[in-house]
Amino acid sequence: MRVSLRLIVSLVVAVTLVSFAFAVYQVKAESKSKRAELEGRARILAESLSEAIELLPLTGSDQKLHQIVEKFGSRELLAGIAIYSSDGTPLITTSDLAHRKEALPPLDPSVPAGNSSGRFVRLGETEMYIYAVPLRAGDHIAGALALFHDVGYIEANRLKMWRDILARVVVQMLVIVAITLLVIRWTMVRPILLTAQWIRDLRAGRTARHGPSEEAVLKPLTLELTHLATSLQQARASAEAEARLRETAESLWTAERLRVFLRTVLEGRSLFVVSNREPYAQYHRGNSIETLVPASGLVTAMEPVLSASDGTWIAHGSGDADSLTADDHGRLRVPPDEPKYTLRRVWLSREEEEGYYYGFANEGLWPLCHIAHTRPIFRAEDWKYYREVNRRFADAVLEECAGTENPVILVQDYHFALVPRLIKEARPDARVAIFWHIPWPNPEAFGICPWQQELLDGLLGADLIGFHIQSHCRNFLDTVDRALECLIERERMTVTRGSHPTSVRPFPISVDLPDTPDEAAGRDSIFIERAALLRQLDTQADFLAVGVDRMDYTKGIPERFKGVERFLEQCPGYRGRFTLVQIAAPSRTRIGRYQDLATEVRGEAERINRRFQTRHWKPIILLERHHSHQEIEPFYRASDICIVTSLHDGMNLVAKEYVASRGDGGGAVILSRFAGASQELLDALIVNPYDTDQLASAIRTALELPPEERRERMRRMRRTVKENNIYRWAADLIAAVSEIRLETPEVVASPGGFGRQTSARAS
Ligand code: ADQ
Repeated sequence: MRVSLRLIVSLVVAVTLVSFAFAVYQVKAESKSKRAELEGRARILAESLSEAIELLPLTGSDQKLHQIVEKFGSRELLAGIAIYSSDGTPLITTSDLAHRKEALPPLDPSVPAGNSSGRFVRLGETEMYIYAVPLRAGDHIAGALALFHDVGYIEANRLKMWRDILARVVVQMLVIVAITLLVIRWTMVRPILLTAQWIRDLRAGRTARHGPSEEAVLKPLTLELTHLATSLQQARASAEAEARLRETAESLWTAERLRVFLRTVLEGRSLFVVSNREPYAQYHRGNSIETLVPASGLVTAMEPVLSASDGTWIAHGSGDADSLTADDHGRLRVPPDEPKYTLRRVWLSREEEEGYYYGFANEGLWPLCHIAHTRPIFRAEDWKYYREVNRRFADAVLEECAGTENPVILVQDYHFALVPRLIKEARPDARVAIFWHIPWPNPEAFGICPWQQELLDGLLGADLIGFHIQSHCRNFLDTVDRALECLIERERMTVTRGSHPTSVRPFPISVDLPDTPDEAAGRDSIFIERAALLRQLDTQADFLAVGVDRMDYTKGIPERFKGVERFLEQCPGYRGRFTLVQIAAPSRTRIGRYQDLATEVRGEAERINRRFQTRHWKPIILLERHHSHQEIEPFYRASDICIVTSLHDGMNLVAKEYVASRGDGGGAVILSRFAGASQELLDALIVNPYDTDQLASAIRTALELPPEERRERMRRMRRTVKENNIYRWAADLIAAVSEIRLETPEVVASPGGFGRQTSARAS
């Protein structure tokens, strides 16, 4: 049966049953009240008539008595009156009663005894109510008076009520049918038709005229369909991109190509990623739980890698609702909407986080590796926590890969320098790589760390150590050379400590540059976007520059502001016309040095603004909050220049993101020579951020570049980023670690999987 018919029939049956139940009750109550009313009326009439009759002689021949009886007998609803003698013989009856063919019923025997009596009696076809009262003469009973009421009108009323009820039920049914059909049409049929049209458009590859229905009843369905459509669109886009690449004989890396490549290169081995930051963090938002994905290139790169191998990502569970969504082992499947791999969360106490993350990693190692003139702080207590937390993460990795043969483990960043050795000692059959996202300084700089030997030894447990650029690799080899006993082969970029060789290689990290045809973003839309941004910022400017950084002292934000100040001093023609929008995400705010920096940056922006600003214009707009990538994109597209003035930076993804977002071919990059990106983006205007004059003149040069040159520079930079994108980074890194030939001691399976070593064998 069709849904609508089923719904209508159920509603009609339910409503009819309820209506009839109420009707039965109502009719019964009405009949009962009518009878009670009749009884009352009969009693009053009988009593008043008996008083009049008792004054007369009770003989059948009394004229006066006849007249009274006939007069009362013609009253409305009264079928007749009868007067009985004391022995129950009818003396006088009204003519209506006299003409009935049925004999009058005998008098109720209780009446001659002196009682009144009311009873319903059937006289032939007619139901009557007979009310009889005794007639007294002095102190004896002389006879009786009986009033006969025709009860037919009560029955007629009952029938009329049933007819009305029936009519009402029919009307109700018609209304229910009409409303149900309308509701079904508006809440079911129409949304389903809209959703079907949307799916048809998607299937045909047309631009959908509208999205799927928002109707609540279809929500779970549309949610699933939206995921399906996104996957379909992605698959279609990557198939188109692949086809385009084949057509142009290009060999660019895409998420899809990476996925296929991994299946081949991993040969079924499982992949494990270890990082401090998790790819999905969950937080309480009112009564619900919100999932946040950090704006990070690492997630972009690792997501296809882990999805392709159904791997495991081990990370610190930092969200305040993280423990609610994970199981007892801290595991959950992600992405939450379309699970493809496992996230294993490691729980840290506040003291552990303070000591390991804020203390040793960010107050010790971070300033140690960045030559930015902030003195590292080394506390024995922090080092203790760093060691302990590294042990905790290594244990979590070992737990996750127990039972997995030859796992591939990618450790991320300076938070986990000790993890490679800890893993490798327990699992010599594992291939372990660590990627160091920040610079590696020269041996003199690194040598001030009291625990440099332990850190280097921990790192050299890995089979592969990756840095962004060659000079960081060289610095690392030099540092190892100074600090440890080991064999260094510089041509092969290998360090052998004990019998374990470690390759040291550069893997320049990057971003995703979608393979859309250049000029895809129309210039008109950029003008509109820029006007909207200026309105939103409440300023007027002919030229916009953008800076996007975490609020970190290595990013050279005060130096950038000084460059802008000098530029406005030297080029007064740009006053009132040039604005730098600085987006700065608060970072590591529990650390004093970062609080001081934020105060300095705010103070510098205010000082320079006070010096130059007019009523409708400011030279610097400081937006001090985290922005999503979607929020940052319009700033990238609307700016004439992106300024990156890092005092020291492993790579710097902002410069590459800016290039990736300039599909229109416009824009220019000013880039610090101390950022790894300066080795690749050769068409940026390379500056020394400490040289304020040079920075000021680079701003002028960037603004005044001839249009052709500007476009040509951007075209070449886009080419570089496109060819060396984030997928290529991941592919190169995993290919390198997978290809490493392990001199693996033979292992004996331990209860947890693969454990103790016995004798040597090659794999
Ligand atoms: P970071 O020091 O964080 O990374 P960077 O490479 O510039 O520096 O990456 C920052 C990322 O955060 C970019 O994706 C950027 O869009 C985003 N971001 C910056 N400011 C933001 C803001 N205000 N709101 C929201 N997002 C913001 C470390 C090393 C780098 C190295 C990367 C990757 O220090 O040298 O390039 O890792 O390896």
